[in-house]
Amino acid sequence: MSLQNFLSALDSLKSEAIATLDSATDADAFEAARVKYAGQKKGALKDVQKQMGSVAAEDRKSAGMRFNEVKQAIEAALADAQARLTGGGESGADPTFDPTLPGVRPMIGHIHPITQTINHLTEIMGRMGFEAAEGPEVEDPHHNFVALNIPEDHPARDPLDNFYLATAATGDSKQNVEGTRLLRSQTSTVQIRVMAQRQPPIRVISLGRVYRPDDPDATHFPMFHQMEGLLVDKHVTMANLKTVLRVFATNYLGGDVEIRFRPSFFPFTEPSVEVDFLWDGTWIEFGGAGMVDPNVFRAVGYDPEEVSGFAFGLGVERLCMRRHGIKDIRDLYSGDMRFLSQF
Ligand code: FA5
Repeated sequence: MSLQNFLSALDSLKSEAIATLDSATDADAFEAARVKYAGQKKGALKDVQKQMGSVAAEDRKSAGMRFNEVKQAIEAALADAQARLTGGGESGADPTFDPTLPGVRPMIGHIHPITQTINHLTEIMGRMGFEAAEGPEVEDPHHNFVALNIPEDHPARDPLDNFYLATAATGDSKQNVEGTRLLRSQTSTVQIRVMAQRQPPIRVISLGRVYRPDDPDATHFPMFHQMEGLLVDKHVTMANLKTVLRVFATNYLGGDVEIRFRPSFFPFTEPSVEVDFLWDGTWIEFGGAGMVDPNVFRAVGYDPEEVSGFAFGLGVERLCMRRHGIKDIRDLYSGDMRFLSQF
């Protein structure tokens, strides 16, 4: 066969195959065209390839090159037709893509266990008539110490036990310079802010972050949360305080929780107690409490002869840990999804 005839046979095969594949409208037509032009045994391409042997030896190289071009063009037309007929659309689209399958569910987050705990505690205390109040995390010494009856030489004010802000962290003697600010070390600050603005009767809780330079261990973290409680009215007694804390503890931790009140000291309550719960045979402190000290009432302009009240401050992390059986507070702040996704 002359080179001329071989090339023209190739050209007509190419245009015929491409036209047929372009006009194939279903899988059967596609398959018939595939077998006709690219079938391994009797396909038209195979036939033409066989005829290459009868082309003169010196023309065989050009014949082979053109044959390869035509073969590639037909293979591309086959891929296009297949993609089009299986819904893949444009050339190069993934023929295994099935747009009728349901979409992949996106990973959605959920509320952090501490925020869940805060919501739960707020709900329990709300049922006892306590409304939620808020205060700033950056505080001044008046609200964090002075109005809470914590004198200037008290160890709780030591710079080593607090996060004074850089502008004021110039050492012990300058703790009280005008403009000193610190990250609050307790939510008791909110007691002062609420009483300074309102008159009794008062029944509030305040849940939020507090900061202390404590070394992290299984039950301590430098940033943690407290739930402050304050009730001020006439004739409030320690019995009212104990009842509220017991009702709270049984609601949150279960009817079988054992709690105890241990005599203690806080400058802003008198008398004062620490509140402990029993956990796996060990007493764990979950907060401090007591009757509001008369000096605190005087600092906010209340008459301690007229009103009385109680206050408490509970560690939110420890409550959450006891309820969910978490053994190490650091897990709550590790950001480890294997832990967090269990809540
Ligand atoms: C106070 O902070 C007082 N303001 C509580 C109070 C309020 C007493 C009102 C009287 C009246 P205390 O320093 O003991 O008290 O802290 C209270 C609770 O916070 C602790 O019992 C503990 O549960 C939690 N807590 C304290 N330090 C940490 C810490 N580093 N990490 C996690 N929880 C802590």
